[in-house]
Amino acid sequence: MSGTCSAEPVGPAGRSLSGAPETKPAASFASPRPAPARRRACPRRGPATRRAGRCRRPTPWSFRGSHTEPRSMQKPVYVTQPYLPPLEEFVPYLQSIWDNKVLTNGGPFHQQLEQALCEYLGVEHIALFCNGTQALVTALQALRVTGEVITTPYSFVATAHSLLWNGIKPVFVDVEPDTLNLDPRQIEAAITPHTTAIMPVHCYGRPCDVHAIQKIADNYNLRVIYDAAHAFGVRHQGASVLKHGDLSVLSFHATKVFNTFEGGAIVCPDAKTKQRIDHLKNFGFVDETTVVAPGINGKMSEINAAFGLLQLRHIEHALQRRAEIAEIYTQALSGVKGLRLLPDAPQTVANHSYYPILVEDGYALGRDALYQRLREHNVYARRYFYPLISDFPMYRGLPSAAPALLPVASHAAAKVLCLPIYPALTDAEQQRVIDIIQGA
Ligand code: T4K
Repeated sequence: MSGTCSAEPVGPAGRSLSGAPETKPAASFASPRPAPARRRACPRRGPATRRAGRCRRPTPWSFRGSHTEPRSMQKPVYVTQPYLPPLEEFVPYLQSIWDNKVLTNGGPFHQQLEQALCEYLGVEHIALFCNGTQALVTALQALRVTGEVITTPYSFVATAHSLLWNGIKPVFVDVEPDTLNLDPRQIEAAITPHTTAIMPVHCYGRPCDVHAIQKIADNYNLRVIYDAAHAFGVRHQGASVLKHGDLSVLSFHATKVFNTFEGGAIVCPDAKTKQRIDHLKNFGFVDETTVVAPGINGKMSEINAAFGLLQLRHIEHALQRRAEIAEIYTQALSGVKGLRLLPDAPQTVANHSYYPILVEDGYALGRDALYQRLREHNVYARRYFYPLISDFPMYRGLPSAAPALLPVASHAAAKVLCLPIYPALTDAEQQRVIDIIQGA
């Protein structure tokens, strides 16, 4: 899809935090982020973050899946909270949309965001989408994936749903205990004559064993589509983790490290595939009168793209603050009996999109009891990912969904709790979470 207006690239992260959209080309983001600052050097008390942290009303989201009402009057702390730059910084972008009246269909902000993200992430091509799920569905269509696809049961349900939307049969394979990512050693046994692709997930942003997975894919002539919804900005062995496989799919949902309210993207290595994806996300239109595929409307609007450009200017601060919070949790919780923390991924610049702990048998409470205890104190940790995808009604009849075949994923689903982590989380709020966990 091509834009209708001329586009000027907007500078990504690390630029001025105030004023109108920038017009300079973005610098390439080729080097790892600096190590997280120590706690006292935390930059989050700047004006941007104070504003971002203002709106903290209780919401119905947090009550999903439980009948317990919170007893505490303390301010709710959710598993995440979207990063929102100061509102006044968004106004010039809105003014521009109001002036030029281009609201969607590949307008200037859409084009600028695609270019800025390529530069920031260090990838060749990006096609923006209205959300990550539609991007997953389209990625499978772009590569004409059919038959059976090997995937993980330990993910958000959208991963497998994207297969069903394409009439593809998911084949679930267990995960590794240290990463909770698809276990490459078990993939080969699940391959049949109908297998055409592998869809692994970089769960919590931790890189999959990309080389082992690629080797199997090469041996059996399979496609690899990474669900990289959690992996924005993650670098592995000196380059973006999004460069692995045939395609990688990002989510820019409100709950993600980088959000455009709703949004997503497909990362692809070559211009031809990008063009096919652009056609598929625009009903299959190539030009005004030519439709080459039964495409969908998967486009990102100008307002979302503009917001993404603004978010990019704040992303380094957001990532650094996440790293600080993660480090504090690790220091406070690594000695607690019965809690298991996932080891740091080697050779990786992490994005700390989630902070999972596994509440094992040696802990004072069971996982669900700790989940409830936190809720009683108005802390809404989440059990990502429980239940397993393979336990949902539309999947549990599949032979590969049998819990006995998925012992590691089943154990993780029964033990995991994701703790609050987001840039505006204050020291005091984090300490509240830690005190409850340490005091149980
Ligand atoms: N693949 C993977 C591996 C994924 O994790 C996801 C999405 C996808 C694919 C699909 O991408 P998208 O199509 O969504 O772009 C949330 C998100 O809705 C979902 O995007 C995400 N994964 C999943 C892991 O988490 P819920 O049902 O837990 O969200 P919700 O509404 O309960 O929100 C969690 C907390 O976040 C709330 O307690 C408060 C806070 N929150 C949420 C929203 C929406 C806010 O403060 N503001 C908000 O606007 O699924």
